[in-house]
Amino acid sequence: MSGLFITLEGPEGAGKSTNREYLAALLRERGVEVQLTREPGGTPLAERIRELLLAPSDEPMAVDTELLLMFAARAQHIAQVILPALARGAVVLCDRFTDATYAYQGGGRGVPESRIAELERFVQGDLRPDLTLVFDLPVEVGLARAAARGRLDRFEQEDRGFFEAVRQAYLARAAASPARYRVLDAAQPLSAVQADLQALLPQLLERLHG
Ligand code: Z5A
Repeated sequence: MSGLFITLEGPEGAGKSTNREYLAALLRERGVEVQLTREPGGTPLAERIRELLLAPSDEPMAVDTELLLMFAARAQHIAQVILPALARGAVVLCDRFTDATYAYQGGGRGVPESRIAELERFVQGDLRPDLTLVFDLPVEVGLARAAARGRLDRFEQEDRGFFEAVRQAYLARAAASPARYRVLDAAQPLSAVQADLQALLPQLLERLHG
């Protein structure tokens, strides 16, 4: 038996966490086992790596250090959480995954795509999401939502150009592989975003049981 691996992506403040909970509730109401998780993180060890990645620090983090820490956390997460959940037949709803590496380290920091692809093959083997939901919204709207929460983490302190590059990287990836991605308009009121998710539900259940 194998489950369904769904990732939620998008720039800052796009509503991934809020909508992940909503989608989980819809699936659970229909008797589906849902594994909620996130990256970087998802296991105690990977959450410790997350703290290193997000904490602002006087020592600048080298781009390759950041890249390798993302994949180190991912290796742990895949082994401990994602593969066991998929083997049980669960739907894994993961807040960010490797598309975030292509968007932030690739689009934002300028790491060549080929280097990310090499690490992706090494760490993930054949594992790729079955479906990726991209919550898209203008950078200033997302940054305003994130700022309303208070203290900014190491990524949130980047400038507007960085986040514009991140957004464009997500959109380019979605445009290149439309079968795997759904781009949702995350600037709409929450109720409208949730209606879009509800409309996706029949096809998710069909893929899970079909
Ligand atoms: N990162 C990376 O660089 N490389 C990688 O490979 C990976 C990650 C995996 C941590 O991610 C950081 O790691 C992230 C990228 C980097 N950069 N940063 N920062 P994270 O997912 O933990 O952090 P985040 O992107 O900052 O999440 P977030 O800001 O919490 O966004 P969100 O989960 O998408 O949004 P939310 O918490 O659901 O909603 C934010 C607020 O907006 C909240 O008050 C909601 O009530 C509100 N909201 C949500 N939707 C709406 C709508 N539709 N209308 C109005 N208000 C809304």
